[in-house]
Amino acid sequence: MATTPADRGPDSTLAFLRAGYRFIGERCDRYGSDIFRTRILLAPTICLRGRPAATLFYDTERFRRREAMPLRVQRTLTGRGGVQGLDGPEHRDRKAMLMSIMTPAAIGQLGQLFDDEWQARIPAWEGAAPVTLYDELGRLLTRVVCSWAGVPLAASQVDRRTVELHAMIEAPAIVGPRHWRGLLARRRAERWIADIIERTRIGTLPAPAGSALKVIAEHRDAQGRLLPRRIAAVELLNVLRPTVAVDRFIVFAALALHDHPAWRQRVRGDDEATEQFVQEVRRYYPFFPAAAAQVRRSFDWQGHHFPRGRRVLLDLYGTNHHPALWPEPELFRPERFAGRPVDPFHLIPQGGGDHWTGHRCAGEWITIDLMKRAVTNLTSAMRYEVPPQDLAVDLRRMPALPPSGLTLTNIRRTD
Ligand code: HEM
Ligand code: MYR
Repeated sequence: MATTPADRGPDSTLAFLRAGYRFIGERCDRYGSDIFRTRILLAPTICLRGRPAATLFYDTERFRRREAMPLRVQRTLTGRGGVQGLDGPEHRDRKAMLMSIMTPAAIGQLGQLFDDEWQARIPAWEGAAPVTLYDELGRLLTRVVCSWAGVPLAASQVDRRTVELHAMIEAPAIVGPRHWRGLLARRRAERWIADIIERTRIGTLPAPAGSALKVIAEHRDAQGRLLPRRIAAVELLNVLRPTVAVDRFIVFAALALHDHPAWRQRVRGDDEATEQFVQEVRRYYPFFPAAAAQVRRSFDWQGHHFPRGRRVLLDLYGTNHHPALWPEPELFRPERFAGRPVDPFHLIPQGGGDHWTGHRCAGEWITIDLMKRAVTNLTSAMRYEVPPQDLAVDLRRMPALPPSGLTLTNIRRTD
């Protein structure tokens, strides 16, 4: 039996919060091993990175998700009782419900709304004071996703709901006020959406056919039961919140265009180049650090023991930067995706494996589509300048973002 390298000391939670996205990778490099043992939030934890590890992690015979996510993540980011914590037939049923919303036509409609809103906003950005892309995109995506999902949202409520959705995303990996704001935001948002679910069910709020609101409000499980109102709210928020979170990837895409200006020309009118660029943004920039699961029953893998009930973290960021998978992983090089076949376990910013049977992100296609449209809008629909500002992405802050939120000036429409 191989000895699994182990962190010394009683607990590594503080080290995790200090090192951020590099926590697992740094230790793997130090131990010369893509697997090691540690303690996080006092719980013994096995950390993994790399392609073989990702393949193992998504084997649902070996791992389950029930109680796998730390409570502080559930209480802010994901909510409790939603698809992220389900296993077996219950997960399949709930995931099928969510995937049924993600048809190519529906994704196209969301994208069209996004493009229309973006282009309609350009006159307001033109010539005005500096525009912070992150703030603008948060409000824009909140309006667009609510309209697409069938969720009514008065103009006067846009700012407030954007703040709530952002607060949930900001909260999971920190202690103190930023965490408390996330707790409060989740309570308020669940109440807001549970009320909308109820009004849809009693017929006072019409929901468009195929919309996320209608699908989730009317979904019946294998026993023919509607979802409890609060769980339905958690699932609808699982569509709204992460769609707004795409603003972070778009800010990273704008940052990459700024740092690699040659790509501004290359992506223009070229769908393949745009796709390569977007995939490299998803690989390169830090977003979701690690996925969590629990050992279903004891087993050995490559000589390492996985005891029943043990928490396991798969390093998503570290796998996307693994030197064995990505030549010169710390260079931003979209052309690395040219002609490269899609592999479900090598590019895993939104999880790996299968969308329907596993826990891979339900919104991956939406994310890619919105990012491609954003890159096209940034390069073809407008020109702008990026004045001096703090753009240094701090890998210790989870989730990460350039501190300035990316301020643009002298915006002009170009078509
Ligand atoms: C799951 C990342 C956007 C809906 C996940 C997971 C990650 C992730 C890492 C967990 C994978 C795992 O546990 O193995 C992201 C990132 C996004 C994003 C970085 C960029 C903004 C979206 C969007 C939607 C969405 C746009 C929906 C419209 C979901 C859902 C799950 C999920 C429902 C749970 C799937 C399951 O447990 O079966 N996402 N996601 N995400 N994501 Fe996303
Ligand atoms: C979503 O809203 O579901 C997608 C994007 C949110 C990412 C936020 C990541 C913050 C850190 C999470 C820590 C998890 C540690 C296991």
